[in-house]
Amino acid sequence: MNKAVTARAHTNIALIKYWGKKNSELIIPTTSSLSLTLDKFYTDTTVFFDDQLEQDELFLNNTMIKNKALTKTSEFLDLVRQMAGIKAYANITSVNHVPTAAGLASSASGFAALAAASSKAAGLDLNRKDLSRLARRGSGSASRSIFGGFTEWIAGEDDLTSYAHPIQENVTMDIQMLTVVLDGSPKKIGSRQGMQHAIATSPFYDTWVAESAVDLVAMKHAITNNDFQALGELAEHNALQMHSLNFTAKPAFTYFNGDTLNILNLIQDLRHQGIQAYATMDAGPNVKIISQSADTQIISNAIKNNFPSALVEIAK
Ligand code: 2P0
Repeated sequence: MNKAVTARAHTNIALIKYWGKKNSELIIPTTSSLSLTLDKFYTDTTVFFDDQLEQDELFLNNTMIKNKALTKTSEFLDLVRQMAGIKAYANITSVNHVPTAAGLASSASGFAALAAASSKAAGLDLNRKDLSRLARRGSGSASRSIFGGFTEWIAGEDDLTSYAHPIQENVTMDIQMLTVVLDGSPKKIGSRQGMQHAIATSPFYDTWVAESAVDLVAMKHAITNNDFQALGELAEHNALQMHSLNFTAKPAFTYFNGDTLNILNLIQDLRHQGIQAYATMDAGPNVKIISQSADTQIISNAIKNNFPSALVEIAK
């Protein structure tokens, strides 16, 4: 105790999505999911438990935070304090190395880094499975950011059985990911709220749960077989299934905007020209494009030519 500990965690993009919880308090998902951790984007977090503090204090990107993010962080640290049997409040300094308005969730890398740094600073020595379980309590997708490469979050049934594990930490496939930022403004419907609404009202929700299990098995085969095309087709299909839950919710909603659809069309056109490009979208209008190294620059140029205001980054 009483030492500052720093941890780094990388963000991840789900190829098989998580979209709904069967237990909201413990963050137990309705389906297992599978992601690719990105080397380029990460969060560094330092935690120091200090008996002198009268409350937790959070600095995010050098700014002191007093809003909901502090409450969420404090609630998460309460779990760590309980596990470690300590009472001290903490000083938390967190820096996101995700480009401004990149449209990438920082909650995954944020809570994974916080779980690693805070547990160690509190004197706990958790293995990676237990770190994943802890990170999950902050944000579901954070459970996957404990590991590099391809990672599966096993849905499980309860706190003990819901955790991520690596499928392949050193990726052997030639796979890259382009992030295309069309709109950096904050999302109107948070993912927590969006997924609960989809569960409650989309008539296709049960179908999603069944189909997602089929996609997951096929995705694991694609990874084992180094089959890029199968991986890309499955990822795009699974993402569109997730987004159709939102289109079929009552009332319907979507994270897409017009340019999201325009990029999807462009990706289809590229495929017709023989370029292997596949799309995946999360809780926002921005598109991530899965590609192979020989095609990445061609795809990036095509996006920039057609959408001059889009920010394109090669993220893996
Ligand atoms: C995913 N997303 O699998 C899915 C796909 C967004 C779309 O996980 O409520 O921030 O904190 O567990 O992890 C974003 O949701 O939600 C997410 P909570 P989280 O990556």
